[in-house]
Amino acid sequence: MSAQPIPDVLAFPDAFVWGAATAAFQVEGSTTSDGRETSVWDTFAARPGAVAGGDTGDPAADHYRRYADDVALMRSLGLTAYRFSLSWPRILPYGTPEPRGIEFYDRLVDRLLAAGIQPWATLYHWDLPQSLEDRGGWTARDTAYRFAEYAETIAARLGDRVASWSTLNEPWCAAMLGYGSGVHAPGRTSPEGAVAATHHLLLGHGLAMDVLRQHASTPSGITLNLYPVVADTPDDADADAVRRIDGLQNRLFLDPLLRGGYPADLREDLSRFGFDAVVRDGDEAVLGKPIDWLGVNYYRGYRVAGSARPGSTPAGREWPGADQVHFVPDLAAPRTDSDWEVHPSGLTASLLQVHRDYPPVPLYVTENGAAYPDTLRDGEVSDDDRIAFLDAHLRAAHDALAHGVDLRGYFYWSLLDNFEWAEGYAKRFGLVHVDYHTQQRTLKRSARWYAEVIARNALG
Ligand code: IFM
Repeated sequence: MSAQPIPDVLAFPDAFVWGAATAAFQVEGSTTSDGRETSVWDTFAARPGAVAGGDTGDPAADHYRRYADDVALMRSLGLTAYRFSLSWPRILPYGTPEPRGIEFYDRLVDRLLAAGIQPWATLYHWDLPQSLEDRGGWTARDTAYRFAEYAETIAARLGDRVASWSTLNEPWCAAMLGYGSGVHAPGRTSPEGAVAATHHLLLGHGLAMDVLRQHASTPSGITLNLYPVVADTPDDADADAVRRIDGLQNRLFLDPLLRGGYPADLREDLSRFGFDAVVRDGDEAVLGKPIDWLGVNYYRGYRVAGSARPGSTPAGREWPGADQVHFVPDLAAPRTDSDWEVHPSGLTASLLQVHRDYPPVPLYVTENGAAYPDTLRDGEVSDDDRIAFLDAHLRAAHDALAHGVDLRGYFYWSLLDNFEWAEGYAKRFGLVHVDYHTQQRTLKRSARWYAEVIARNALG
C-alpha cells in the first residue's frame, strides 16, 4: 500500500476555538488597587531570592488598567476566545465581596463580548488570598469550601455571560510546587502538605462544579498540565519510574476527575504522606462530578529512569515518593529560553493518552507556548523560533484530530509577555511584546503569523 501524501494545507474543524491565555497575577498589576487583598504570590515575591530579579506582581502588563486596549489587540488578531483568570483576592478579599474588583471582570467580559470574543474564565490560577494561607492554605480542607463560596460570588455575577468556566488551572503546580518543592508560592516544602493540597484543590474543584451548574448554563471544566512520560530503557526500574511520574503528574488528577477515584497504586505510594487520612468517604464522588470539557496544558514531555544516567537530574521534592526517579535529558532536542526541550509530538501523545485511557470528554489545548529571548528592534520582534514552535505544535494538534481525538480548540500561552512566576519578567512567552517601563505593546511576528492561521482556520 502506498503511503498517504501529507496534505499541504491542514484545515481545522469548523467552529474550532482559537484563543490566547493569560492569568490574573501574571498580567494585571495594580496589586494594591480597589480593595484587593494580598495574595500568596505577593507575599512570596517579597521574600528575598524567591523570584528572579526580585520581580513582583507590579507592574506586570498593567492589564487591570489597559484591558480595553488589550481586547482591541485580540480583536485585531481575530482571536475567537480569551482565556483569563479571575483574582480571588480582588473579588472576595478577606471573605467579603469587593464590588470594585467584581466590576473589573464585569467590564472585561462585556468588552470581550462586544468584540465578538468568547470570555473563558478560570476561577483559580494560583493567587490564593493570604488570609486563607494563614489558616493553612490548601493543606486545610476548609479552603475547598471557601473556594466554593468564592466561585458562587463570581458565578452569580458573570454566569450569564462567561462562555466557558474552568475551576482550576494546573492543580499539580499549585500543590507540588507550592507545598512540595516550595519554588512557587506559598513556598512550603512538605510532602504531606503537597499531598493534602492536591486533594483539597480537587475537592474545591468538585464543590465549585456544583456551584457553576447552579449559576451558569455554559460549559464548565478544569485545566491540567499533562506530560507524556517515557522510559529511558525497557528495564523494570525505568518502567516503575514511568508509573510513578505519570502517576503523580497525570493519573493522580485524571483518574479522580474522569474515572471516579484515585489510582490504587498512588494511594499506596502516597499513604505514607497521609493521603488516606485526607481523602474522606464520599470525597471521590465530589471530585468526579461530570465535566463538560478538559483543558490540556502542554509544554514538554519527560524521559525517566529508575537510577542515575549520564546528565540526569534526580526527582525533587515536587515528586513525593519518587525519590529514586531520575529525569534524563534529550540532548538532541532544541530548547526554549526556559530550558525546556521542544517535543511537539508530545502534545499528540498527551491528547491521545486522555482519548485512549478515559471516557470521552471534549478536549481543548488550553495552554501551549514558549519563552524565547525576544528583542525589540526598530519596532519589530522577529520571533521566528516561536513561529516554528507554534507551527510544529499546531501540526501535532492536527495529528491528534486525525487520530480521532475530540479536540475543540487551541489557546496560545500567552497573549502578552508577563510575570513568569519564579522567573519574574525575564522569560517572555507573549505573542505581544510588552515594554515593562512604558507598557507599550508590539505585536511580534508570531502574532501576525497566528492571526493568519486563525483567518484561514488552517495551517500551511
Ligand atoms: O506561565 C505559566 C502559566 O501560568 C501556567 N502554565 C505554564 C505557563 C508557562 O510556564
